[in-house]
Amino acid sequence: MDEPTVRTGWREELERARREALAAIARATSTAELEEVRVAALGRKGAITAFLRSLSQYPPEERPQIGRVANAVRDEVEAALDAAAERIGQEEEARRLLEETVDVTLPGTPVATGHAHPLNTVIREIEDIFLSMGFELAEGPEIETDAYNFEALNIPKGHPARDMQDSFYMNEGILLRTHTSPMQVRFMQSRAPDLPVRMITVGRVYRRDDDATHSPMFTQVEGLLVDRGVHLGHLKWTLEEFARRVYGEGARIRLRPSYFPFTEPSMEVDVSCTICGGGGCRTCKGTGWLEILGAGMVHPRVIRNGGYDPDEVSGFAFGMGPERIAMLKYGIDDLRLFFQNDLRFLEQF
Ligand code: 2NL
Repeated sequence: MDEPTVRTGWREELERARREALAAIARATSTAELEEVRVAALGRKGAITAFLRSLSQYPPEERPQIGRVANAVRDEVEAALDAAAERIGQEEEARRLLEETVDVTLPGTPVATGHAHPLNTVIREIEDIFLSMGFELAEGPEIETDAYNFEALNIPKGHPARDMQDSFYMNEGILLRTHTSPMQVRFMQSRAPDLPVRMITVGRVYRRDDDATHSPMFTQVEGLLVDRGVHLGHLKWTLEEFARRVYGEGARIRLRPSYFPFTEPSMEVDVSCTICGGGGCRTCKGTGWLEILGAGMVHPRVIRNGGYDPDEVSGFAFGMGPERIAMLKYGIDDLRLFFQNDLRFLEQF
């Protein structure tokens, strides 16, 4: 063993390890680099650790002094590492905050949101107008009995609407309602003898038809008012007001004689063309008028079926197809588009 050389060089050896460690700590710019320095000096195989382990190589009487100096070096390097860790940690955080700065003035990422179906937009608009006039909204079953769908509405046996060709029958005497009118009869029966009856009903109805202007399922909005002394003038004002609210103050209506089994007299209602204002254009086929409603005074038999005495009270009723109103409003030329749920169509509204 060559102990004397080791023994005499310990101060220089420790001083070199100390200087190297402190210089490396001063150079370190990241937590990772600092950790490498710590391992090289104080790790299991580090220079200072190795020196402390080798103390047994020195004579017993010198060990306390060498040990004190070596411990002081280790404490100094540890303190320097702690101070550097603090400094580097702050620098890294400052860098991170700078890099992660959020520019709140940048445009946000667009979020795709849904919106109302054009048919529902129109239905809500129609509902709101009549609700504001004091009508109540009522809904009822889509599967109806022959008695409510036809009999109560004065639609006689042998009428074409009652044919298997025109209506969807579930069973003998049970069918998908072909109009919402049965709901209005049910409503009258639930209210009789209270007056007035003012209600609108909205719902799906079903008929055996399928082309660009007919769908086997479509929507109907119907209104009914029953009270003492109700006459055609009340109906006319109500529909004029409706047309003004939907199409603007300039809208006019005209009534043309027609026929429905459940009203007498019956009429079709036109509104002045919403595109040309009445002068004549492609939408109104040159007539200046658009047909939007059917209406009439409730047939005395239907008043009676609703639980009221037609000698005491009278009423008016009207019906319309919101799909048709929406087609005119948005310039849609095929009724089936409302029910195909094609996003290329729906996203245009
Ligand atoms: C149309 C025509 C109409 C009615 C519906 C009705 C209901 C009862 C009594 C009498 Cl309970 N009438 N509803 C009256 C006339 C016309 O609808 O073109 N619908 C799309």
